[in-house]
Amino acid sequence: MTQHFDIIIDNIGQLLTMDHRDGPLKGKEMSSLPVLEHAAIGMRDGLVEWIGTHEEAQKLKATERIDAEGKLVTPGLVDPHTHLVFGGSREHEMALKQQGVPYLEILKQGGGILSTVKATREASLEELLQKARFHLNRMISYGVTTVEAKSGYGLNRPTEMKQLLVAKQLNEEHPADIVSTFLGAHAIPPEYKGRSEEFLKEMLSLLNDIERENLAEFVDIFCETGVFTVEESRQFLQKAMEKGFSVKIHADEIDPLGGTEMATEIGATSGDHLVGASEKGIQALGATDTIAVLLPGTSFYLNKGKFANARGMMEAGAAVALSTDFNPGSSPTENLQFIMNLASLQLKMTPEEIWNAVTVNAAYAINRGEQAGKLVKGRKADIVLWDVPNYHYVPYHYGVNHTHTVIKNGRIIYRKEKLHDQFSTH
Ligand code: IZC
Ligand code: ZN
Repeated sequence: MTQHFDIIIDNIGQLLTMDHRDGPLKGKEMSSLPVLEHAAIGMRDGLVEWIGTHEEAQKLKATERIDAEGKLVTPGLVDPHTHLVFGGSREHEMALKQQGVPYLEILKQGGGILSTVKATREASLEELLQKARFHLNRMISYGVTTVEAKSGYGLNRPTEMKQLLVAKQLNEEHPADIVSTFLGAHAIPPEYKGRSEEFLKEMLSLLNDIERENLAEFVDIFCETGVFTVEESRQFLQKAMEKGFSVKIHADEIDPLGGTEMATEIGATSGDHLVGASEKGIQALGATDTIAVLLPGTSFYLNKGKFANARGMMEAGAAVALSTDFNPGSSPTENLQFIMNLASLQLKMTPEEIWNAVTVNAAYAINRGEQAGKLVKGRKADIVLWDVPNYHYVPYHYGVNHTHTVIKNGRIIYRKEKLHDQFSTH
């Protein structure tokens, strides 16, 4: 039988299929990386249809054939922690940062998250949609095809709902897949100052509508000094779980409060940041299914010289994922490739661990482990052709974009920008 494909990529130097056992990869398992050499991949009707050798591919027919020129092909990357939808920006805080004013102090003075809350409340749905689309398109250009997006810049019913609606609408209209998280418990707004219990109750009262309108799958909370305590966070997330939501937590990002242990105790899908995680918290990650979502871009940008103990977590047997934490305050970047460089330099992760952390484990961190992060027959054809000779190269060569072609659901949605023909090397 001659098969006809929509697209075949042949002449692939290394094809990372990530065809591991089911489930997130824990501890030592993160060192294994399924790689096929001299490979080819065929897609049809949006799905991966065939994987084989370059030679076999020559006998197959396709509407479009892409010569990978011996380069690297991987699954589309998954970014499992972003604050994608927001109004305004915070470049005015740079001078404060340079003067050494800490992130939490800026927040305490009514800036930081609260400055973005003001801008987000003032923005229309259409404005937020346009802005989020701009950032999402940039993520795509860096090879990301599935993204988690949090609310949390409304801190009141109308604006939290507006943010979640933007994410939902964007998911429907844009080729990228968006997984939505309700982060109403991101900070205490001025109108609730000193009344965190009442505020959390108000945020919990949104969950029925959020569930009915299918506006979020996850609930998250910022457990931090001056924001929400471990006990407040535990109770809040437990109530969300009782309502059927999966939960995540911003834990031990700046101060070591013990949010990591709590995340594992309540069965959170992921604990995120974990820079100040205690030894007990690290051991608990290894002993449970809670995925450690590490955000070294934030440690880099907060500039305190402290990064999460990724090696300790993997030695304890934990599943580690990586993410940009894209947000206007502590990590203004859409570039997950730069996060891979930081993971290499600062978290001392190997290339194999890093690729697993931005594909398979990142997908499991947002309940998409069975849909994204792997190239196997029957899955969505979310594929990146990289302009690099091998998989070691991306975590090594930093600060630039290495994507050549990005395919989502079997369709080319991004191709490397070309210089004027006169200078082009292809
Ligand atoms: O806007 O600063 N850490 N939340 C918790 C953030 C960073 C986002 C922000
Ligand atoms: Zn965050």
